[in-house]
Amino acid sequence: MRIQSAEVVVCSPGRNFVTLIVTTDEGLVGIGDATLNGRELAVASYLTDHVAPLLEGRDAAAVEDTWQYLYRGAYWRRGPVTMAAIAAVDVALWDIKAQAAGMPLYQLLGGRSRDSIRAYGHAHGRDIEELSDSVQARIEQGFGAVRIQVGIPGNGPGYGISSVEGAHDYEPASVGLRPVEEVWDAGSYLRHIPAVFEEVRSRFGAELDLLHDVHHRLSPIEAARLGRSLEPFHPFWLEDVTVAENQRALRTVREHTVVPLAMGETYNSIVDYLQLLPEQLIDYVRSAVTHSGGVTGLKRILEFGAIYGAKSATHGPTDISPVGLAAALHIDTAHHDFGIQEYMQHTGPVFDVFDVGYAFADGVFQPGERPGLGVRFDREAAARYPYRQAYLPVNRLRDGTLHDW
Ligand code: EZ4
Ligand code: CO
Repeated sequence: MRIQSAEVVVCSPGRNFVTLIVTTDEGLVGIGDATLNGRELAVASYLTDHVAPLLEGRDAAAVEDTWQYLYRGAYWRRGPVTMAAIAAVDVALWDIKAQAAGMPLYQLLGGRSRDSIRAYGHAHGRDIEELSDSVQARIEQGFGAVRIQVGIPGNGPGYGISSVEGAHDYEPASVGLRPVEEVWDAGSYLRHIPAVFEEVRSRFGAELDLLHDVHHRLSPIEAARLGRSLEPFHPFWLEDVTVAENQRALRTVREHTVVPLAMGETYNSIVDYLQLLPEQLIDYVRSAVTHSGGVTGLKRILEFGAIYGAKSATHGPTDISPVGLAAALHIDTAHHDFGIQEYMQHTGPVFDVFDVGYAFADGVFQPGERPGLGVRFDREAAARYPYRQAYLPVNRLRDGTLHDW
């Protein structure tokens, strides 16, 4: 079976997605997700201009060889644009292989290791009251694990809280030619967050798993202090407590706190983990199928992590399409060292374009039994939602210095 064509569609049913459609000479169609929030068109060009012509005529079954061909063959390795492009090709080829076998993808990855996939939802609010309402809403949806983000007094809208007045639902990218600008002050954050955890714990009890994402904003010693101050409320994890490039920072954090740590959503290669995993500096690997070279790339990372006691916790925001989420769910089903799956929940118009075979109920996912990934892409529907320029926010300290977001 040969690849006949590889086409890219960029659409925006509420937010932007980059989808690769690979068609074979036997009429099978596989799809992959190449969405890179705020840089979507760069990946689309990489695929259309430089990858699609190479794929035409190749053996559709040669998944590993195609991965190596695109990774080694480009000479320029790694990086978010390259690895998102490779991911889309890899996932589309796995989709085709599993459809050809007549099996859901997880069967080709080793079959079921568990009955269901536990997920955590997102709760957020401008203050503790609004946050509590949001937590309650997630519990009513069945979630037993919730990420809590809250406005910090004096900081204005910040991470996890919409910058768009009146918009309660948090979407981490805003439509427009430039990013919105937010303000960050670590002192007020560190003073406020322990009280938030204490209040949410006391309102919702000991059994609800609470997660929190720091989004790369603290220095190593600030992160250590945060971890220590939250220990009495036993968080499930703290995510991205420091900038992800400086992996030694987590040594400092580890020396001072037993709070579990998660990192990796901005990484794109197993090479990014060469220090974090062998030194056992994290407990959860947050990489996404879409951003780390597809099923082939992520499986390699997760098996490496498993040696060092790190569990999988695949990134699952709304800026990864249902195709990327479906691929994650097949891995979650088959991978032995599964931790938890993030589920930020796509809404309405997304499902006009993506018909999904997976299902969420009572806090857990099922990957679905359709052959392949189980997601169908409707090109006509996609054409009704053209690309709109949209960017993640930027973050500044009170004096105007650009800070990490
Ligand atoms: O900010 O996906 O854990 N989830 C997150 C996300 C990220 C966005 C970046 O595109 O941190 O909300
Ligand atoms: Co995150």
